[in-house]
Amino acid sequence: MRKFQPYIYHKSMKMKAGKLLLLLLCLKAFSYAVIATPQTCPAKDGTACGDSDDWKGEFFPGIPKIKYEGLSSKNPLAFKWYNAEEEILGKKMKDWFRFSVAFWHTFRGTGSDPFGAPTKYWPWEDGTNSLAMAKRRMRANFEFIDKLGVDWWCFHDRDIAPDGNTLEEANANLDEVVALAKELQGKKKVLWGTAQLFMHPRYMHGAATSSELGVYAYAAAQVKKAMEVTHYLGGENYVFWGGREGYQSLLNTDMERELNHLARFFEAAVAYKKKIGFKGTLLIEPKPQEPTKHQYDWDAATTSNFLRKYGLIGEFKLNIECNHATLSGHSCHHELETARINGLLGNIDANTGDPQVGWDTDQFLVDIQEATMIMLSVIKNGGIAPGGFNFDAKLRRESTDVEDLFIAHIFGMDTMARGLRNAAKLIENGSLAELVRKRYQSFDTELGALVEAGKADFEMLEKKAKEWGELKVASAKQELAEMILQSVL
Ligand code: XUL
Ligand code: CO
Repeated sequence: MRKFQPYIYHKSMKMKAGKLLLLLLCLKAFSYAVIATPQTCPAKDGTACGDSDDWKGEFFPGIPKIKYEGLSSKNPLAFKWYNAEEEILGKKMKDWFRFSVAFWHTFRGTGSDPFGAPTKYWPWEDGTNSLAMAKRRMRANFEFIDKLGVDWWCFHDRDIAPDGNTLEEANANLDEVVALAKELQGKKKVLWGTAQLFMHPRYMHGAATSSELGVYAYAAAQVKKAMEVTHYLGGENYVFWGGREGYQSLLNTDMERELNHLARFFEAAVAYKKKIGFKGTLLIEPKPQEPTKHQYDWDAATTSNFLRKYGLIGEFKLNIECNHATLSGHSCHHELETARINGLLGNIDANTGDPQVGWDTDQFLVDIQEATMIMLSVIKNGGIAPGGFNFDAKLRRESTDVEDLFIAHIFGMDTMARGLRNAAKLIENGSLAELVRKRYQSFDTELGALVEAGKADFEMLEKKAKEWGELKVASAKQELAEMILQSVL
């Protein structure tokens, strides 16, 4: 008996455990089915994909409008440094930044990575890429930016509306969502729009630099439409990020021909912009690689050389993304300065990478020193309008609460605001500018002026060199410069 009873008990437990396991497996399979629905769900297939835009009430209940509470606040849902209406160096903080939310990260980011499934289950998502879901997301977008206190948003055509089985169908989907965006937009504005020319398999060899003429034509049609809707929504800029405009191997690539095609594509975009009366700035966003091994718009210097070579320098500016800067082996400050001194600083995709990770992690930029140096460039540039600061940044895969979306943006905005305040202190204090001025003071002379005016020939300089003999060269004072910077952080 004693032996028998435990056996029965054990057996029934085993059965119960078996049923429970089956149930759990079913639930898991169900959740994967919901979450892992491919993002190519055809818009017309309303039954398999979500078909209802009937979201009731708020998307972010319990999250108030985010306010400035100052440094004494311990509230994670409040600004400690960003005070939109406060003037710094004669300009309101909100006008220095023109902060923008990136639709793709905030509303299409799922947390998936090459090794793992999505982790984010936003309550308003039904796991589909239907037109109804696209509209619901657009409503969520406007509630989000309104509560965050941001005036701008950025999008790719395919983030905001489902692709179609034909170009006509894709355009019709886009029109429907854009019409809703226009209706909901109110005083909010598009900082920039762009076409997604990298996800669809047709773009595997590139878009404007594809070896296939048909792909070049399709990309042109997609950009044409994306420019039209950006213009319709009152967008202030239009971005080209050439994710696959590059190569994996030079052995099978005619680089010269591809670069010529890219230039022709940009020329056609300029012509179309003028034709439709779009007054916004065209921006190119440099990135050295990822997804291609080599991307043609490698960095700010390469891109400005490309624009100059093809006579496009007056038609474009640059959208500098900080994580792209570090991928190209430069600091964000370097890329901003390169763009600025070439008259090309148009917009900033505010994010950062991880020093221990070698790819584009698109993290929110929260380093105060980096933010301060970024703002030094922006102040020197006299601001960045009609560009702004677009948070091309995403939550970490493991951050899965809806409020994390707010916390991340608030922290990003506060960090930039802190950078602005520090940069203003540095400029008002003047000692860094004085250190730099002193370094070059030998050029503030008669001969220096001749050199800078291109009027000093080698014979003239040789005469001076002989006259001056061996020189005592001054210190660069780098540590002092770093000390001055740190004193305002
Ligand atoms: C990719 C990237 C893009 C562009 C727009 O690294 O930054 O999101 O900003 O296509
Ligand atoms: Co970007």
